[in-house]
Amino acid sequence: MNTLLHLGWQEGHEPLSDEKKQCLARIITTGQNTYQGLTPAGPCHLKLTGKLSHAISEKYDLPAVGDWVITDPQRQVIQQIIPRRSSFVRNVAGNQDQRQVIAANLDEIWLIMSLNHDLNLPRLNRYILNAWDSGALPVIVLTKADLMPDSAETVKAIQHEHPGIDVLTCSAKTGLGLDSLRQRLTNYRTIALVGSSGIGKSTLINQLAGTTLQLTGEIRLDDDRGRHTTTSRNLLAVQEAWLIDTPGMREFGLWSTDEHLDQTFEDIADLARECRFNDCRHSNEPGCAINQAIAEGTLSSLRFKDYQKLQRELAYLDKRQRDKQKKQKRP
Ligand SMILES: Nc1nc2c(ncn2[C@@H]2O[C@H](COP(=O)(O)OP(=O)(O)OP(=O)(O)O)[C@@H](O)[C@H]2O)c(=O)[nH]1
Ligand SMILES: [Mg+2]
Ligand SMILES: [Zn+2]
Repeated sequence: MNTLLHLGWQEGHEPLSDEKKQCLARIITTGQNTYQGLTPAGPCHLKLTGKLSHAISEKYDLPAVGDWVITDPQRQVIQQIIPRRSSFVRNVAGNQDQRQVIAANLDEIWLIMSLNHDLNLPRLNRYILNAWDSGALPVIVLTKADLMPDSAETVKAIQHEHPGIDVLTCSAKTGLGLDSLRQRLTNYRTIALVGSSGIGKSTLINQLAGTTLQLTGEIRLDDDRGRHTTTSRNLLAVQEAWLIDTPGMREFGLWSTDEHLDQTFEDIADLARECRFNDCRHSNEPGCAINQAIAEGTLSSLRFKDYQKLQRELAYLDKRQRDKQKKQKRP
């Protein structure tokens, strides 16, 4: 039998009376104004109360997959969303800034890239930035190792750039690396799988589950791009954990801060501290440790350019957010 703990509830996350706990449900998938929840007693179909609907001003505040909600005793409506202990968010509307919660209450986020054609380090850095902001632990998972037998150097380079993140390589075809992934499926933890379309997220989930939970798409041979087979986010029970399958993302707008930029580019942050001037801009200043590292070949100039680009993007996002807050404060 399921208990709240089996559904991934963590004691201490939010103090609730026993009465309210009886009314908790976890969102397993979302539709147009409808939600599927799971409770220790079984699944339920839910809608928002009118009151809650009215109180919601942005999409970010709507229930997302992985959310915990308080329902009425008949389990038909959602009365309240429990504050999230973590959430993986992207910005969907460019300059308009609209936060979309990809998944909530996560322990880990598997940032998935396929080793054959999808490997794109600037994109990976964007995912890592948002992942550090989420409150969950990012893990880099490189799929389709069977198609790239000579990928050891690439994997090593990624590990070197992200010393604080586990980098795992796997193949759903040969089974390589699946045991290391399985070891993480314990204690009813919640893990979201994110990345582009066609990189094997759903295939990986099926392999880990040992059964077909999700449909998978065959790749068009000409361009090896995905087909957007998965179209909704789903919370799935796999071993002793909850995996969230997500549709492949084309656009991935930043939602993070400067602090996480340094966490994502630890090597660059460390070097910057060694520059002679505290306010070094790393252009032509004497004693610039970053320029020296680029000249010596220990830091890739492309990686530094990527860092600067993300820094500008974050500064711009921060400015827009501050302007928005100012506008809201005005009477
Ligand atoms: N060779 C090889 N092919 C794989 C592997 N994993 C997945 N594939 C193939 O890649 C294709 C896409 O896999 P999916 O699991 O549907 O990809 P997805 O990431 O879920 O894609 P979306 O749902 O569109 O986001 C399928 O044809 C799979 O058979 C792998 O490890 N090796
Ligand atoms: Mg899929
Ligand atoms: Zn410098």
